[in-house]
Amino acid sequence: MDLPAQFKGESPVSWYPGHMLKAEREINKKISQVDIILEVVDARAPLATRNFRFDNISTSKPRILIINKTDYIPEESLYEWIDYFKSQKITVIAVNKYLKNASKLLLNLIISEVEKLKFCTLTRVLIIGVPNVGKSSIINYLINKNKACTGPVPGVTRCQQLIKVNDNISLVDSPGIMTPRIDNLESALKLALVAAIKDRLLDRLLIVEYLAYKLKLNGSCQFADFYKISDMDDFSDLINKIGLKKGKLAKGGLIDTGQTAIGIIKDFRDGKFGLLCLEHPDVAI
Ligand SMILES: Nc1nc2c(ncn2[C@@H]2O[C@H](COP(=O)(O)OP(=O)(O)O)[C@@H](O)[C@H]2O)c(=O)[nH]1
Ligand SMILES: [Mg+2]
Repeated sequence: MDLPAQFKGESPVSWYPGHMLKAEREINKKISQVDIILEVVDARAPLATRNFRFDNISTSKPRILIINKTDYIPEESLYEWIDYFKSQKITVIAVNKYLKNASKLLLNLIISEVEKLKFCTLTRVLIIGVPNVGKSSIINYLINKNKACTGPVPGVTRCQQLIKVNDNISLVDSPGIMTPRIDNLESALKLALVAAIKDRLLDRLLIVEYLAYKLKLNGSCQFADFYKISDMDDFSDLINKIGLKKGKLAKGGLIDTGQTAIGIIKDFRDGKFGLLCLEHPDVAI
Protein backbone atom coordinates (compact mmCIF):
# COMPACT_ATOMS: atom_id res chain seq x y z
CA MET A 1 0.00 0.00 0.00
CA ASP A 2 1.23 3.47 -0.89
CA LEU A 3 2.22 5.67 2.02
CA PRO A 4 -0.65 8.09 2.68
CA ALA A 5 0.17 11.68 1.69
CA GLN A 6 0.10 13.05 5.22
CA PHE A 7 3.14 10.94 6.17
CA LYS A 8 5.17 11.87 3.12
CA GLY A 9 7.63 14.69 2.70
CA GLU A 10 10.47 16.28 4.55
CA SER A 11 10.93 15.96 8.26
CA PRO A 12 9.92 19.08 10.16
CA VAL A 13 12.59 18.15 12.69
CA SER A 14 15.99 19.30 11.63
CA TRP A 15 18.84 16.96 12.38
CA TYR A 16 21.31 19.73 13.11
CA PRO A 17 24.40 19.04 10.99
CA GLY A 18 26.45 20.92 13.61
CA HIS A 19 25.13 18.72 16.35
CA MET A 20 25.79 15.64 14.30
CA LEU A 21 29.30 16.76 13.49
CA LYS A 22 29.96 17.14 17.21
CA ALA A 23 28.62 13.64 17.87
CA GLU A 24 30.80 12.24 15.09
CA ARG A 25 33.87 13.99 16.45
CA GLU A 26 33.21 12.52 19.89
CA ILE A 27 32.87 9.04 18.40
CA ASN A 28 35.97 9.54 16.26
CA LYS A 29 37.95 10.42 19.38
CA LYS A 30 36.82 7.24 21.08
CA ILE A 31 37.24 5.05 18.03
CA SER A 32 40.98 5.47 18.12
CA GLN A 33 40.93 3.72 21.51
CA VAL A 34 38.77 0.75 20.53
CA ASP A 35 39.17 -2.55 18.71
CA ILE A 36 35.55 -3.38 18.00
CA ILE A 37 32.31 -1.42 17.79
CA LEU A 38 28.88 -2.55 18.86
CA GLU A 39 26.19 -0.57 17.08
CA VAL A 40 22.77 -0.83 18.68
CA VAL A 41 19.47 -0.37 16.82
CA ASP A 42 15.86 -0.67 17.91
CA ALA A 43 14.16 -3.77 16.49
CA ARG A 44 10.99 -1.77 15.83
CA ALA A 45 12.85 0.48 13.37
CA PRO A 46 16.24 -1.05 12.55
CA LEU A 47 16.92 1.35 9.68
CA ALA A 48 15.51 4.58 11.06
CA THR A 49 17.54 4.05 14.24
CA ARG A 50 20.78 3.57 12.29
CA ASN A 51 22.81 6.54 11.27
CA PHE A 52 24.40 5.69 7.96
CA ARG A 53 26.89 8.52 8.30
CA PHE A 54 28.54 6.34 10.86
CA ASP A 55 29.59 3.98 8.07
CA ASN A 56 31.95 6.67 6.82
CA ILE A 57 33.83 7.13 10.05
CA SER A 58 34.64 3.62 11.14
CA THR A 59 35.39 1.56 8.09
CA SER A 60 38.54 0.09 9.57
CA LYS A 61 37.04 -1.29 12.79
CA PRO A 62 35.02 -4.49 12.93
CA ARG A 63 31.46 -3.88 13.92
CA ILE A 64 28.64 -5.95 15.35
CA LEU A 65 25.11 -4.72 14.77
CA ILE A 66 22.91 -5.42 17.78
CA ILE A 67 19.20 -5.55 17.03
CA ASN A 68 17.91 -4.78 20.50
CA LYS A 69 14.41 -4.78 22.03
CA THR A 70 13.41 -7.82 19.99
CA ASP A 71 10.70 -8.51 22.58
CA TYR A 72 8.67 -5.79 20.81
CA ILE A 73 8.48 -7.38 17.35
CA PRO A 74 7.11 -10.58 15.80
CA GLU A 75 9.58 -13.40 15.22
CA GLU A 76 8.99 -13.34 11.43
CA SER A 77 10.00 -9.68 11.26
CA LEU A 78 13.12 -10.40 13.26
CA TYR A 79 14.19 -13.22 10.95
CA GLU A 80 13.62 -10.97 7.94
CA TRP A 81 15.83 -8.31 9.44
CA ILE A 82 18.56 -10.77 10.39
CA ASP A 83 18.54 -12.16 6.83
CA TYR A 84 18.62 -8.66 5.43
CA PHE A 85 21.63 -7.55 7.47
CA LYS A 86 23.45 -10.82 6.78
CA SER A 87 22.86 -10.28 3.06
CA GLN A 88 24.61 -6.94 3.54
CA LYS A 89 27.57 -8.83 5.06
CA ILE A 90 26.93 -7.24 8.44
CA THR A 91 27.65 -9.25 11.57
CA VAL A 92 24.40 -9.16 13.44
CA ILE A 93 22.96 -10.37 16.74
CA ALA A 94 19.43 -10.02 18.08
CA VAL A 95 18.83 -9.56 21.80
CA ASN A 96 16.58 -8.02 24.37
CA LYS A 97 16.99 -7.20 28.01
CA TYR A 98 14.74 -10.08 29.11
CA LEU A 99 16.90 -12.69 27.38
CA LYS A 100 18.70 -14.58 30.15
CA ASN A 101 21.79 -15.40 28.10
CA ALA A 102 22.02 -12.12 26.13
CA SER A 103 25.28 -11.18 27.81
CA LYS A 104 26.86 -14.57 27.13
CA LEU A 105 25.71 -14.59 23.49
CA LEU A 106 27.10 -11.14 22.92
CA LEU A 107 30.41 -11.84 24.62
CA ASN A 108 30.86 -15.04 22.60
CA LEU A 109 30.24 -13.13 19.38
CA ILE A 110 32.71 -10.40 20.37
CA ILE A 111 35.32 -13.07 21.12
CA SER A 112 34.74 -14.86 17.83
CA GLU A 113 34.97 -11.61 15.85
CA VAL A 114 38.11 -10.64 17.66
CA GLU A 115 39.68 -14.05 17.13
CA LYS A 116 39.31 -13.48 13.40
CA LEU A 117 41.61 -10.51 13.84
CA LYS A 118 44.02 -12.46 16.04
CA PHE A 119 44.19 -9.82 18.74
CA CYS A 120 46.28 -11.12 21.58
CA THR A 121 45.83 -8.22 23.96
CA LEU A 122 42.83 -6.87 25.78
CA THR A 123 39.91 -6.12 23.46
CA ARG A 124 38.34 -2.71 23.89
CA VAL A 125 34.71 -2.32 22.91
CA LEU A 126 32.69 0.82 22.18
CA ILE A 127 28.91 0.79 22.15
CA ILE A 128 27.24 3.34 19.91
CA GLY A 129 23.75 4.15 18.74
CA VAL A 130 21.08 6.82 18.70
CA PRO A 131 19.36 7.74 21.98
CA ASN A 132 17.18 5.21 23.77
CA VAL A 133 18.00 2.10 21.73
CA GLY A 134 19.27 0.38 24.89
CA LYS A 135 23.02 1.06 24.98
CA SER A 136 23.16 1.58 28.74
CA SER A 137 21.03 -1.49 29.41
CA ILE A 138 23.39 -3.60 27.31
CA ILE A 139 26.43 -2.16 29.06
CA ASN A 140 24.80 -2.89 32.40
CA TYR A 141 24.22 -6.54 31.69
CA LEU A 142 27.61 -6.94 30.05
CA ILE A 143 29.36 -5.66 33.14
CA ASN A 144 26.92 -7.32 35.47
CA LYS A 145 25.80 -3.95 36.77
CA ASN A 146 27.57 -3.55 40.08
CA LYS A 147 31.01 -4.49 38.89
CA ALA A 148 32.02 -1.00 37.79
CA CYS A 149 31.28 2.57 38.68
CA THR A 150 28.35 4.18 36.95
CA GLY A 151 30.24 4.98 33.78
CA PRO A 152 27.52 3.98 31.35
CA VAL A 153 25.34 6.96 32.23
CA PRO A 154 26.00 9.62 29.58
CA GLY A 155 27.75 12.59 31.06
CA VAL A 156 29.28 10.70 33.96
CA THR A 157 32.94 10.72 33.12
CA ARG A 158 34.70 10.78 36.44
CA CYS A 159 35.40 7.08 36.65
CA GLN A 160 38.08 5.11 34.85
CA GLN A 161 38.16 5.04 31.08
CA LEU A 162 37.84 1.31 30.66
CA ILE A 163 35.27 -0.86 32.35
CA LYS A 164 36.41 -4.41 32.68
CA VAL A 165 33.93 -7.03 31.46
CA ASN A 166 36.26 -9.97 31.92
CA ASP A 167 39.98 -10.70 31.60
CA ASN A 168 39.87 -10.20 27.83
CA ILE A 169 37.24 -7.58 27.19
CA SER A 170 36.80 -4.00 28.38
CA LEU A 171 34.27 -1.36 27.51
CA VAL A 172 35.24 2.19 26.70
CA ASP A 173 33.36 3.90 29.46
CA SER A 174 30.53 5.97 27.96
CA PRO A 175 28.32 5.06 25.02
CA GLY A 176 28.73 7.02 21.79
CA ILE A 177 25.47 8.82 21.23
CA MET A 178 24.82 9.48 17.57
CA THR A 179 22.35 12.09 16.48
CA PRO A 180 19.73 10.28 14.42
CA ARG A 181 19.81 11.16 10.78
CA ILE A 182 16.25 12.04 9.89
CA ASP A 183 15.78 11.65 6.17
CA ASN A 184 12.09 12.33 5.92
CA LEU A 185 8.86 12.73 7.85
CA GLU A 186 8.18 8.99 8.05
CA SER A 187 11.61 8.35 9.65
CA ALA A 188 10.91 11.12 12.15
CA LEU A 189 7.56 9.55 13.02
CA LYS A 190 9.22 6.17 13.64
CA LEU A 191 11.99 7.75 15.71
CA ALA A 192 9.39 9.56 17.80
CA LEU A 193 7.37 6.39 18.37
CA VAL A 194 10.42 4.50 19.62
CA ALA A 195 11.48 7.56 21.68
CA ALA A 196 14.78 8.10 19.87
CA ILE A 197 13.70 11.72 19.43
CA LYS A 198 11.29 13.66 21.61
CA ASP A 199 7.72 13.21 20.42
CA ARG A 200 6.94 16.85 21.24
CA LEU A 201 9.11 17.83 18.26
CA LEU A 202 6.37 16.54 15.97
CA ASP A 203 2.62 16.83 15.86
CA ARG A 204 1.62 14.09 18.30
CA LEU A 205 -1.70 13.57 16.55
CA LEU A 206 0.19 12.80 13.36
CA ILE A 207 2.41 10.33 15.27
CA VAL A 208 -0.70 8.57 16.53
CA GLU A 209 -2.33 8.63 13.10
CA TYR A 210 0.81 7.02 11.70
CA LEU A 211 0.68 4.37 14.42
CA ALA A 212 -2.98 3.65 13.59
CA TYR A 213 -1.97 3.27 9.93
CA LYS A 214 0.86 0.86 10.80
CA LEU A 215 -1.33 -1.24 13.08
CA LYS A 216 -3.91 -1.56 10.32
CA LEU A 217 -1.28 -2.37 7.70
CA ASN A 218 0.16 -5.15 9.87
CA GLY A 219 -3.20 -6.56 10.90
CA SER A 220 -2.25 -5.92 14.54
CA CYS A 221 -4.52 -5.02 17.41
CA GLN A 222 -6.37 -1.88 16.33
CA PHE A 223 -7.16 1.14 18.48
CA ALA A 224 -10.86 0.31 18.31
CA ASP A 225 -10.24 -3.21 19.68
CA PHE A 226 -7.81 -2.13 22.37
CA TYR A 227 -9.83 0.83 23.63
CA LYS A 228 -13.08 -1.06 23.14
CA ILE A 229 -14.77 1.57 21.00
CA SER A 230 -16.53 1.33 17.67
CA ASP A 231 -14.20 1.99 14.75
CA MET A 232 -14.35 5.39 13.08
CA ASP A 233 -13.34 6.20 9.54
CA ASP A 234 -12.47 9.73 10.46
CA PHE A 235 -9.25 9.95 12.51
CA SER A 236 -10.29 12.95 14.58
CA ASP A 237 -13.55 11.21 15.51
CA LEU A 238 -11.48 8.19 16.55
CA ILE A 239 -9.18 10.31 18.73
CA ASN A 240 -12.14 12.03 20.35
CA LYS A 241 -13.72 8.70 21.20
CA ILE A 242 -10.48 7.37 22.68
CA GLY A 243 -10.04 10.63 24.62
CA LEU A 244 -13.53 10.29 26.06
CA LYS A 245 -12.84 6.69 27.00
CA LYS A 246 -9.55 7.68 28.64
CA GLY A 247 -11.22 10.60 30.44
CA LYS A 248 -8.92 13.17 28.83
CA LEU A 249 -11.12 16.20 29.14
CA ALA A 250 -10.00 19.78 28.70
CA LYS A 251 -11.72 22.92 29.99
CA GLY A 252 -15.21 23.39 28.62
CA GLY A 253 -15.81 19.66 28.35
CA LEU A 254 -13.85 19.29 25.12
CA ILE A 255 -11.59 16.31 24.59
CA ASP A 256 -7.91 17.05 25.18
CA THR A 257 -6.60 15.41 22.02
CA GLY A 258 -2.96 16.24 22.83
CA GLN A 259 -3.12 14.39 26.16
CA THR A 260 -5.02 11.57 24.45
CA ALA A 261 -2.19 11.25 21.91
CA ILE A 262 0.41 11.19 24.71
CA GLY A 263 -1.55 8.36 26.34
CA ILE A 264 -1.76 6.37 23.11
CA ILE A 265 1.99 6.79 22.44
CA LYS A 266 2.67 5.53 25.97
CA ASP A 267 0.40 2.53 25.40
CA PHE A 268 2.37 1.74 22.25
CA ARG A 269 5.71 1.97 24.11
CA ASP A 270 4.28 -0.25 26.83
CA GLY A 271 3.60 -2.85 24.13
CA LYS A 272 -0.19 -2.71 24.60
CA PHE A 273 -0.96 -3.18 20.91
CA GLY A 274 1.03 -6.39 20.69
CA LEU A 275 4.12 -7.12 18.65
CA LEU A 276 4.77 -4.64 15.87
CA CYS A 277 7.74 -3.81 13.68
CA LEU A 278 7.43 -0.38 12.08
CA GLU A 279 9.74 -1.22 9.19
CA HIS A 280 10.17 -4.00 6.66
CA PRO A 281 13.51 -4.70 4.94
CA ASP A 282 11.78 -3.93 1.59
CA VAL A 283 12.14 -0.24 2.34
CA ALA A 284 15.90 -0.67 2.29
CA ILE A 285 16.05 -2.18 -1.17
N1 LIG B 1 11.30 -3.76 26.08
C1 LIG B 1 12.60 -3.51 26.13
N2 LIG B 1 13.04 -2.34 26.66
C2 LIG B 1 14.37 -2.12 26.69
C3 LIG B 1 15.31 -3.06 26.19
N3 LIG B 1 16.55 -2.54 26.36
C4 LIG B 1 16.39 -1.33 26.93
N4 LIG B 1 15.07 -1.08 27.14
C5 LIG B 1 14.47 0.13 27.73
O1 LIG B 1 14.66 1.21 26.83
C6 LIG B 1 14.88 2.43 27.54
C7 LIG B 1 16.20 3.05 27.07
O2 LIG B 1 17.27 2.18 27.45
P1 LIG B 1 18.74 2.73 27.68
O3 LIG B 1 19.59 1.54 27.98
O4 LIG B 1 18.74 3.84 28.69
O5 LIG B 1 19.06 3.33 26.23
P2 LIG B 1 20.29 4.26 25.75
O6 LIG B 1 19.75 5.67 25.71
O7 LIG B 1 20.62 3.77 24.38
O8 LIG B 1 21.40 4.09 26.73
C8 LIG B 1 14.88 2.06 29.01
O9 LIG B 1 13.59 2.32 29.51
C9 LIG B 1 15.17 0.56 29.01
O10 LIG B 1 14.62 -0.10 30.12
C10 LIG B 1 14.81 -4.30 25.64
O11 LIG B 1 15.54 -5.18 25.16
N5 LIG B 1 13.46 -4.45 25.63
MG1 LIG C 1 22.30 5.55 27.88
